[in-house]
Amino acid sequence: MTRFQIRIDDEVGEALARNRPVVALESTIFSHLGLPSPANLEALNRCISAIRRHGAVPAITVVLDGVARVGVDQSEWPLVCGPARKVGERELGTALAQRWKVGATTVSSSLLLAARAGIEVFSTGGIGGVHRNSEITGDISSDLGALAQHRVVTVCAGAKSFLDLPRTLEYLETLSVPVIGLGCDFFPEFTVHQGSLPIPARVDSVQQLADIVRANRSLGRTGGLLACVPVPEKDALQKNEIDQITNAALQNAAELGVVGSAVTPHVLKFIAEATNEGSVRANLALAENNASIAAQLATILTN
Ligand code: PSU
Ligand code: MN
Repeated sequence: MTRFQIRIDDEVGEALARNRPVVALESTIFSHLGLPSPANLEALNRCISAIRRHGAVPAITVVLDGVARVGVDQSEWPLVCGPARKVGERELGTALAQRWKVGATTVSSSLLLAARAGIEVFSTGGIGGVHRNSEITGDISSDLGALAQHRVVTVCAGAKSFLDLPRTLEYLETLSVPVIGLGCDFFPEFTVHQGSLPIPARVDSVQQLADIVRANRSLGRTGGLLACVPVPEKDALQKNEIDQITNAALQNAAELGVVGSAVTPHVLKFIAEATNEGSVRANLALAENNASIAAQLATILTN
Protein backbone atom coordinates (compact mmCIF):
# COMPACT_ATOMS: atom_id res chain seq x y z
CA MET A 1 0.00 0.00 0.00
CA THR A 2 1.31 3.43 -0.88
CA ARG A 3 1.96 5.61 2.15
CA PHE A 4 1.53 9.33 1.99
CA GLN A 5 3.62 11.31 4.38
CA ILE A 6 4.08 14.98 5.08
CA ARG A 7 7.73 15.83 4.60
CA ILE A 8 8.96 18.30 7.18
CA ASP A 9 12.14 20.16 6.29
CA ASP A 10 15.13 19.41 8.57
CA GLU A 11 15.52 22.97 9.89
CA VAL A 12 11.79 23.21 10.60
CA GLY A 13 11.68 19.81 12.30
CA GLU A 14 14.66 20.67 14.46
CA ALA A 15 13.18 24.02 15.49
CA LEU A 16 9.89 22.33 16.45
CA ALA A 17 11.69 19.63 18.42
CA ARG A 18 13.56 22.30 20.39
CA ASN A 19 10.47 24.45 20.90
CA ARG A 20 11.88 27.26 18.77
CA PRO A 21 9.50 29.61 16.89
CA VAL A 22 8.29 28.54 13.43
CA VAL A 23 5.93 30.40 11.08
CA ALA A 24 4.07 28.56 8.32
CA LEU A 25 3.42 30.27 4.96
CA GLU A 26 1.03 29.36 2.14
CA SER A 27 2.32 29.05 -1.43
CA THR A 28 -0.59 30.27 -3.57
CA ILE A 29 0.37 33.88 -2.90
CA PHE A 30 3.91 33.14 -4.20
CA SER A 31 2.77 31.19 -7.26
CA HIS A 32 1.51 32.57 -10.56
CA LEU A 33 -1.99 32.29 -9.12
CA GLY A 34 -1.36 34.90 -6.45
CA LEU A 35 1.09 37.49 -7.76
CA PRO A 36 2.66 38.32 -11.12
CA SER A 37 6.33 37.49 -11.65
CA PRO A 38 8.80 38.81 -10.44
CA ALA A 39 6.77 40.33 -7.57
CA ASN A 40 5.95 36.81 -6.35
CA LEU A 41 9.62 35.99 -5.74
CA GLU A 42 10.10 39.36 -4.06
CA ALA A 43 7.13 38.58 -1.78
CA LEU A 44 8.64 35.23 -0.86
CA ASN A 45 12.04 36.81 -0.14
CA ARG A 46 10.55 39.56 1.98
CA CYS A 47 8.35 37.21 4.02
CA ILE A 48 11.19 34.76 4.66
CA SER A 49 13.58 37.59 5.62
CA ALA A 50 11.03 39.18 7.96
CA ILE A 51 10.49 35.86 9.76
CA ARG A 52 14.22 35.19 10.09
CA ARG A 53 14.92 38.77 11.21
CA HIS A 54 12.71 38.07 14.21
CA GLY A 55 14.54 34.84 15.00
CA ALA A 56 11.89 32.41 13.74
CA VAL A 57 12.11 29.66 11.11
CA PRO A 58 9.91 29.98 7.99
CA ALA A 59 8.00 26.94 6.71
CA ILE A 60 6.50 27.28 3.26
CA THR A 61 3.83 24.65 2.62
CA VAL A 62 3.53 23.28 -0.91
CA VAL A 63 3.02 20.05 -2.85
CA LEU A 64 6.08 19.12 -4.95
CA ASP A 65 6.08 15.95 -7.05
CA GLY A 66 3.14 14.61 -5.13
CA VAL A 67 4.72 15.15 -1.71
CA ALA A 68 3.22 17.51 0.86
CA ARG A 69 6.04 19.66 2.14
CA VAL A 70 6.39 21.82 5.22
CA GLY A 71 9.44 23.97 4.66
CA VAL A 72 11.41 23.93 1.42
CA ASP A 73 15.00 24.56 0.46
CA GLN A 74 15.93 27.83 -1.26
CA SER A 75 16.83 25.80 -4.37
CA GLU A 76 13.13 24.91 -4.63
CA TRP A 77 11.84 28.50 -4.53
CA PRO A 78 11.65 28.72 -8.35
CA LEU A 79 9.21 25.78 -8.31
CA VAL A 80 7.11 27.48 -5.64
CA CYS A 81 7.08 30.70 -7.69
CA GLY A 82 6.13 29.05 -10.98
CA PRO A 83 2.91 27.78 -12.51
CA ALA A 84 0.94 25.61 -10.11
CA ARG A 85 -2.41 24.00 -9.46
CA LYS A 86 -4.35 25.49 -6.59
CA VAL A 87 -4.62 23.11 -3.64
CA GLY A 88 -7.27 23.89 -1.06
CA GLU A 89 -7.68 21.52 1.87
CA ARG A 90 -10.02 19.20 -0.02
CA GLU A 91 -7.58 18.92 -2.95
CA LEU A 92 -4.64 17.93 -0.77
CA GLY A 93 -5.32 14.19 -0.73
CA THR A 94 -5.99 14.18 -4.47
CA ALA A 95 -2.77 16.09 -5.16
CA LEU A 96 -0.77 13.48 -3.24
CA ALA A 97 -2.48 10.43 -4.68
CA GLN A 98 -2.25 11.78 -8.24
CA ARG A 99 1.26 13.11 -7.64
CA TRP A 100 0.65 16.67 -8.78
CA LYS A 101 3.89 18.28 -9.88
CA VAL A 102 3.40 21.65 -8.16
CA GLY A 103 0.41 22.24 -5.91
CA ALA A 104 0.12 25.73 -4.44
CA THR A 105 -1.41 25.61 -0.97
CA THR A 106 -4.15 28.04 0.01
CA VAL A 107 -4.89 29.13 3.56
CA SER A 108 -7.03 26.04 4.18
CA SER A 109 -4.51 23.42 3.09
CA SER A 110 -1.66 25.32 4.78
CA LEU A 111 -3.55 25.26 8.06
CA LEU A 112 -3.99 21.49 7.84
CA LEU A 113 -0.28 20.97 7.11
CA ALA A 114 0.83 23.43 9.81
CA ALA A 115 -1.40 21.74 12.38
CA ARG A 116 -0.12 18.26 11.47
CA ALA A 117 3.48 19.46 11.74
CA GLY A 118 2.81 21.11 15.10
CA ILE A 119 3.28 24.69 13.91
CA GLU A 120 1.21 27.17 15.91
CA VAL A 121 1.41 30.32 13.79
CA PHE A 122 0.65 30.87 10.10
CA SER A 123 1.01 34.06 8.09
CA THR A 124 -0.77 35.05 4.87
CA GLY A 125 -1.94 38.13 2.96
CA GLY A 126 -5.72 38.20 3.01
CA ILE A 127 -7.90 35.21 3.79
CA GLY A 128 -10.62 33.92 1.49
CA GLY A 129 -14.18 34.46 2.68
CA VAL A 130 -17.80 34.78 1.69
CA HIS A 131 -17.98 36.06 -1.87
CA ARG A 132 -20.38 38.80 -2.96
CA ASN A 133 -23.60 37.31 -4.35
CA SER A 134 -22.90 34.14 -2.39
CA GLU A 135 -26.66 33.82 -1.89
CA ILE A 136 -26.75 33.07 -5.65
CA THR A 137 -23.38 31.42 -6.30
CA GLY A 138 -22.90 29.70 -2.93
CA ASP A 139 -19.21 30.67 -3.12
CA ILE A 140 -17.75 30.60 0.38
CA SER A 141 -14.02 29.93 0.75
CA SER A 142 -13.01 26.75 2.54
CA ASP A 143 -10.48 28.95 4.35
CA LEU A 144 -13.20 29.82 6.86
CA GLY A 145 -13.96 26.24 7.88
CA ALA A 146 -10.25 25.48 8.12
CA LEU A 147 -9.70 28.49 10.41
CA ALA A 148 -12.31 27.07 12.75
CA GLN A 149 -10.97 23.54 12.64
CA HIS A 150 -7.19 23.72 12.97
CA ARG A 151 -5.36 24.78 16.10
CA VAL A 152 -3.24 27.45 14.41
CA VAL A 153 -3.22 31.25 14.66
CA THR A 154 -3.58 32.95 11.26
CA VAL A 155 -2.06 36.41 10.88
CA CYS A 156 -3.61 38.31 7.98
CA ALA A 157 -4.55 41.78 6.72
CA GLY A 158 -8.24 40.92 6.94
CA ALA A 159 -10.09 39.52 3.98
CA LYS A 160 -9.76 40.52 0.36
CA SER A 161 -11.87 43.59 -0.30
CA PHE A 162 -13.65 42.06 -3.29
CA LEU A 163 -15.43 39.71 -0.89
CA ASP A 164 -18.63 40.31 1.06
CA LEU A 165 -16.92 41.48 4.25
CA PRO A 166 -19.97 41.78 6.54
CA ARG A 167 -20.99 38.21 5.69
CA THR A 168 -17.41 37.01 6.06
CA LEU A 169 -17.31 38.39 9.61
CA GLU A 170 -20.71 36.89 10.40
CA TYR A 171 -19.60 33.53 9.10
CA LEU A 172 -16.50 33.64 11.30
CA GLU A 173 -18.75 34.33 14.26
CA THR A 174 -21.01 31.41 13.31
CA LEU A 175 -17.93 29.17 13.22
CA SER A 176 -16.82 30.64 16.55
CA VAL A 177 -13.45 31.86 15.29
CA PRO A 178 -12.03 34.66 17.49
CA VAL A 179 -11.23 37.71 15.30
CA ILE A 180 -8.71 40.07 16.90
CA GLY A 181 -7.49 43.38 15.49
CA LEU A 182 -3.91 44.39 16.27
CA GLY A 183 -3.95 48.16 16.67
CA CYS A 184 -7.19 48.65 14.75
CA ASP A 185 -10.87 49.17 15.58
CA PHE A 186 -12.07 47.98 12.18
CA PHE A 187 -11.72 44.74 10.25
CA PRO A 188 -8.82 45.50 7.86
CA GLU A 189 -9.68 45.39 4.16
CA PHE A 190 -6.56 43.82 2.67
CA THR A 191 -4.84 46.55 0.59
CA VAL A 192 -6.98 49.29 2.22
CA HIS A 193 -5.71 50.49 5.60
CA GLN A 194 -8.90 51.77 7.16
CA GLY A 195 -11.78 49.32 7.30
CA SER A 196 -15.41 50.15 8.01
CA LEU A 197 -16.69 47.16 9.99
CA PRO A 198 -16.05 47.14 13.75
CA ILE A 199 -13.57 44.45 14.78
CA PRO A 200 -14.88 42.09 17.48
CA ALA A 201 -11.84 42.64 19.74
CA ARG A 202 -8.77 44.86 19.75
CA VAL A 203 -5.27 44.45 21.18
CA ASP A 204 -2.36 46.87 21.00
CA SER A 205 0.62 44.58 21.29
CA VAL A 206 1.70 41.13 20.14
CA GLN A 207 2.01 40.19 23.81
CA GLN A 208 -1.69 40.94 24.34
CA LEU A 209 -2.47 38.87 21.27
CA ALA A 210 -0.48 35.97 22.72
CA ASP A 211 -2.44 36.30 25.99
CA ILE A 212 -5.68 35.76 24.06
CA VAL A 213 -4.22 32.74 22.26
CA ARG A 214 -3.19 31.23 25.61
CA ALA A 215 -6.54 32.00 27.22
CA ASN A 216 -8.34 30.18 24.39
CA ARG A 217 -6.06 27.19 24.88
CA SER A 218 -6.56 27.09 28.60
CA LEU A 219 -10.29 26.87 27.89
CA GLY A 220 -9.58 23.77 25.85
CA ARG A 221 -10.63 25.36 22.56
CA THR A 222 -9.21 23.33 19.72
CA GLY A 223 -9.72 25.57 16.71
CA GLY A 224 -7.86 28.54 15.28
CA LEU A 225 -7.83 32.27 15.78
CA LEU A 226 -7.68 35.11 13.27
CA ALA A 227 -5.29 37.98 14.01
CA CYS A 228 -5.87 40.97 11.73
CA VAL A 229 -3.19 43.58 11.03
CA PRO A 230 -3.87 46.53 8.70
CA VAL A 231 -1.59 47.06 5.70
CA PRO A 232 1.08 49.69 6.56
CA GLU A 233 -0.47 53.07 5.77
CA LYS A 234 2.28 54.24 3.42
CA ASP A 235 1.73 51.23 1.13
CA ALA A 236 -2.08 51.18 1.27
CA LEU A 237 -4.49 51.88 -1.59
CA GLN A 238 -7.32 54.40 -1.35
CA LYS A 239 -10.73 52.87 -0.71
CA ASN A 240 -12.66 54.80 -3.38
CA GLU A 241 -10.05 53.93 -6.01
CA ILE A 242 -10.04 50.21 -5.21
CA ASP A 243 -13.83 50.01 -4.86
CA GLN A 244 -14.36 51.06 -8.48
CA ILE A 245 -11.70 48.71 -9.79
CA THR A 246 -13.08 45.85 -7.69
CA ASN A 247 -16.53 46.30 -9.20
CA ALA A 248 -15.04 46.28 -12.69
CA ALA A 249 -13.00 43.15 -11.86
CA LEU A 250 -16.05 41.27 -10.59
CA GLN A 251 -18.09 42.32 -13.61
CA ASN A 252 -15.31 41.17 -15.91
CA ALA A 253 -15.16 37.78 -14.15
CA ALA A 254 -18.94 37.39 -14.50
CA GLU A 255 -18.88 38.37 -18.20
CA LEU A 256 -16.16 35.83 -18.92
CA GLY A 257 -18.01 33.16 -16.96
CA VAL A 258 -15.17 32.67 -14.46
CA VAL A 259 -16.43 30.60 -11.55
CA GLY A 260 -15.28 28.52 -8.57
CA SER A 261 -11.65 28.47 -7.52
CA ALA A 262 -10.65 30.48 -10.60
CA VAL A 263 -12.47 33.60 -9.33
CA THR A 264 -9.87 34.73 -6.77
CA PRO A 265 -6.80 34.51 -9.09
CA HIS A 266 -8.75 36.20 -11.92
CA VAL A 267 -9.88 39.12 -9.78
CA LEU A 268 -6.43 39.58 -8.19
CA LYS A 269 -4.85 39.74 -11.68
CA PHE A 270 -7.42 42.22 -12.97
CA ILE A 271 -6.90 44.50 -9.96
CA ALA A 272 -3.09 44.29 -10.30
CA GLU A 273 -3.29 45.42 -13.91
CA ALA A 274 -5.88 48.13 -13.29
CA THR A 275 -3.89 49.66 -10.41
CA ASN A 276 -0.66 49.53 -12.41
CA GLU A 277 0.60 47.02 -9.86
CA GLY A 278 -0.20 49.36 -6.96
CA SER A 279 -2.19 46.49 -5.50
CA VAL A 280 0.86 44.29 -5.91
CA ARG A 281 3.07 46.70 -3.96
CA ALA A 282 0.46 46.87 -1.19
CA ASN A 283 0.14 43.08 -1.22
CA LEU A 284 3.91 42.66 -0.78
CA ALA A 285 4.04 45.17 2.05
CA LEU A 286 1.16 43.61 3.97
CA ALA A 287 2.46 40.06 3.47
CA GLU A 288 5.86 41.09 4.86
CA ASN A 289 4.28 42.98 7.75
CA ASN A 290 2.10 39.98 8.66
CA ALA A 291 5.09 37.66 8.52
CA SER A 292 7.00 39.83 10.96
CA ILE A 293 4.07 39.99 13.40
CA ALA A 294 3.62 36.21 13.07
CA ALA A 295 7.30 35.65 13.90
CA GLN A 296 7.01 37.84 17.00
CA LEU A 297 3.89 35.96 18.09
CA ALA A 298 5.52 32.56 17.51
CA THR A 299 8.48 33.71 19.61
CA ILE A 300 6.27 34.72 22.54
CA LEU A 301 4.25 31.50 22.33
CA THR A 302 7.37 29.33 22.57
CA ASN A 303 8.56 31.09 25.71
N1 PSU B 1 -4.64 36.47 -0.76
C1 PSU B 1 -3.79 36.97 -1.68
N2 PSU B 1 -3.47 36.22 -2.74
C2 PSU B 1 -3.95 34.95 -2.89
C3 PSU B 1 -4.86 34.42 -1.92
C4 PSU B 1 -5.16 35.22 -0.88
O1 PSU B 1 -3.33 38.10 -1.56
O2 PSU B 1 -3.60 34.31 -3.86
C5 PSU B 1 -5.34 32.99 -2.03
C6 PSU B 1 -5.09 32.33 -0.68
O3 PSU B 1 -4.35 31.16 -0.91
C7 PSU B 1 -6.48 32.00 -0.19
C8 PSU B 1 -7.18 31.72 -1.47
O4 PSU B 1 -6.49 30.92 0.72
O5 PSU B 1 -6.71 32.78 -2.30
C9 PSU B 1 -8.68 31.68 -1.34
O6 PSU B 1 -9.22 31.19 -2.52
P1 PSU B 1 -10.77 30.81 -2.61
O7 PSU B 1 -11.49 32.12 -2.51
O8 PSU B 1 -10.94 30.16 -3.94
O9 PSU B 1 -11.06 29.90 -1.46
MN1 MN C 1 -14.50 29.73 -3.81
